[in-house]
Amino acid sequence: MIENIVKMENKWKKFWEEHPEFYRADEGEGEKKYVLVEFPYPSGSGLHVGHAFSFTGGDVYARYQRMKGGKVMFPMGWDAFGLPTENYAIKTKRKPQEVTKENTDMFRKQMKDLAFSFDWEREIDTTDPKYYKWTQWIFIKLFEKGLAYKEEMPINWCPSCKIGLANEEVVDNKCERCGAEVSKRNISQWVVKITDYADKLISGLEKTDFIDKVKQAQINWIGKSEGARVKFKVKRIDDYIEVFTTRPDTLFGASFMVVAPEHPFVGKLKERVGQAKWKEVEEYIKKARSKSDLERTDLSKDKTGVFSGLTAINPVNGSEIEIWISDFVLGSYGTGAIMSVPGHDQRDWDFAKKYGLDIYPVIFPKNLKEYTGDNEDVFADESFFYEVSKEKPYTEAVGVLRASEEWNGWEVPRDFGKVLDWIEEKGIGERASSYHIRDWIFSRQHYWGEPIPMVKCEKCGWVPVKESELPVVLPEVEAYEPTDDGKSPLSKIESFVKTTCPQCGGEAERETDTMPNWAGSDWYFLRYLDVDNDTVLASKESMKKWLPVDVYIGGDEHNTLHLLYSRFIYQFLHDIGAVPEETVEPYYRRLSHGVILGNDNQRMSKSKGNVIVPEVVADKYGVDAVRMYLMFMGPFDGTMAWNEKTLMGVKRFLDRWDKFMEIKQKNASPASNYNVKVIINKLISGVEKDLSGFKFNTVVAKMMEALNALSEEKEVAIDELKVFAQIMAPMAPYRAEEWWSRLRKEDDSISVHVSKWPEVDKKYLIEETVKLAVAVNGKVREVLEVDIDIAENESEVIKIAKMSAGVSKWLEGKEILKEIYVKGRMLNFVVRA
Ligand code: ANZ
Ligand code: ZN
Repeated sequence: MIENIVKMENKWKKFWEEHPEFYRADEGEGEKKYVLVEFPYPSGSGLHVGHAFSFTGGDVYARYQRMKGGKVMFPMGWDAFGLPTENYAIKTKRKPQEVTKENTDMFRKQMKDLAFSFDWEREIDTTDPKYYKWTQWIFIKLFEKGLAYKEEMPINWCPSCKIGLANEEVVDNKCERCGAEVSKRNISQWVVKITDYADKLISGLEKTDFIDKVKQAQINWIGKSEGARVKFKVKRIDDYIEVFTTRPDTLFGASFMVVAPEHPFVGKLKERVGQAKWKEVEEYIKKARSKSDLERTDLSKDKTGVFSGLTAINPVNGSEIEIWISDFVLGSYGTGAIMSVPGHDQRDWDFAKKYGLDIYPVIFPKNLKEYTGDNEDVFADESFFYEVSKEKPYTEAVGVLRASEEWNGWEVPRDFGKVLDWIEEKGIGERASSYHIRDWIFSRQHYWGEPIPMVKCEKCGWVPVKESELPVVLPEVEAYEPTDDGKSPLSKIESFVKTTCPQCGGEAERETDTMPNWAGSDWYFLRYLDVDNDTVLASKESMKKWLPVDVYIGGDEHNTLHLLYSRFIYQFLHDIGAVPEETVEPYYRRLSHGVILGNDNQRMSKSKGNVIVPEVVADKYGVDAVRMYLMFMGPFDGTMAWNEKTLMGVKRFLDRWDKFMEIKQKNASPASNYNVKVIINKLISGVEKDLSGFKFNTVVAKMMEALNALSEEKEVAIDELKVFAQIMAPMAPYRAEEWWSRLRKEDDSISVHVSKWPEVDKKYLIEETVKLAVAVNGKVREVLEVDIDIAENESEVIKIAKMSAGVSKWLEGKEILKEIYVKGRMLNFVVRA
């Protein structure tokens, strides 16, 4: 038995520490496996159980692949820029650099305690200037390719703290620090054109093996809509309004237009309409300004609007329609203007009803009767449908076109392409797509982030810092609060701000905004491959060797933004030739790990007092038990509640295993017996299958099963005990190492973790079983599980059945008259009653 677990763990921790080659990524010949777990933000409260869960999954897989002979890359680092550290620094008047160092030291120690087999020689830290030099380099490349630009954008502004707030700091539209109502404030910000990659980000998914849920999340986030742009002439004025529509088939049904309050058309109204009208419009836009996009597009909210005073001409039939202004149309989507078809769109319908505008249905359901729900045969009388349209819009894009002149009788979706062709031929519009994804606001008015490496020169405009001058190091400041004009505290440091223009050498000023949190995590998986490189972000050779990431494990919450931003940056780097030509997508597989709730089934939180600290439970039960419990809790992607009783059960299993190993070692048999071979080979093969499919919970179940079965066997050979230790190694690395050291022979590996994974001997593999019902005089007394081959053999089946406990007592002393065997299903003994 292992007497003192803590002592044993410490012994092996030290041993592994002395042998970094065990987990070094570039050793060995085998097939490469790049196993990536999302690197954590090193917060002051230490590693939480969610981290431990995700990392254990990755670690078990990495250890298994390593033992299988794979060349495994399993690195770790710190995504260390971020607000909590900055806020903590503000509160405690300490340097974020110092705080970060403390936190990463704590995280590293906790990870080592939990026996994660990271290759620590590849550790990275996004706040290290040597690292963020390349984050800045990427930004400069984006700028050079026209993918980064400055634009006035609203930020969250707390009028009481007088600072700009990140979205995370705004809760229910209130400032998280002081509770004041947050408003918007326009400031000039860097924006990155991710929209240029929208199509590629969708099509690239085909090159990945993400599960559908993740692919769908990415696709939905990008939100591509296909349709047309159509131009409407403004009546009596030399101007057009272009709309984006996904339903050009409804063009004849457009009965008014709506433009967003931000639309340039609205700005020009002042000179085009009377003063009274303009006043009315102006008042409306003022009110609209305070609403968020979400509120504006909320279907359930009452729609408001104002007539602009002008009309437009519908290009398909020349009819004159009113132009309205309403905030339910967003300035930032499509063209910021729509044609309204109240007969077929709910929002348009609501709006038309409210303001008494016309409703013209033009798409008729094929089965009119079914749709209108009328019992009479009204199909012949289409005028009935006009009545129905006054009650509700018909929003399905399926049906026959009516009241549409040349298009009458066309059907959608069948003739949708014909509609688009018609529009293009007549020159009134063209095929077009629109994306819900917006360009990426890349500026933060905070201190603790990568300085954006740009310089503003009066003469030359925005100029990037020379590559040879990178990194632009974040200077130390006195105070970390953003300033009261919304700028980052860097703006107060004259020595930082004042510089010379990289282009003309004249006086110039540095950008004082820093990058968003996402910037450092966009490309970190590349840096691991070549951590010390000072001339490129990572060498081509190293990337060719390791990319793509074979498995990327992370949280559901990162299936959209982080995954999208990093795929975007990778695709961009691919376009500029900075990453290998042959790898077009960075991640091959993506797994999202599940969520662990407190023992009360609630999200863990300090206030609820249900937080589990991995260190604390590991001290109590040992690291192996905690790791194994985490893997045993449920499916890797499931939502599970913490249950200490189950943890205790896992701990008891490990203790039983210890005891078993001890007893069997003492009485080890020189040769292996058949049954033991069968059990062991079943274990190896089952565990292999589960581990390659990330089914960790069933792996644990299989170990428990094998222990039970083997405990019944009198004799087990040393070789088989060694195999059992190897099978346990990925999940219970400490105990497995201990037992390996006690069992290993001279020429065995010095560590179980670099030993070769045992091979399955197929001869002992009973592949498939069938369930046989055994009855006596028609009454089922036992269900036997037998090998499929044995089930073929009647006499063998009868022999086994007679010996089974459930049946034998019913046969005792009875004369068997007949044995009826239905192959593979049922055996019936007919006995004299
Ligand atoms: C006419 C029409 C008729 C429309 C119909 C829909 C149904 P998605 O699918 O989200 O891309 N739209 C376009 N730009 C808009 C904006 N800036 N703000 C609010 N709504 C806008 O939606 C595309 C549809 O949303 C477009 O197609 C347009 O209304 C509206 F029976 O045009 B549709
Ligand atoms: Zn200049």
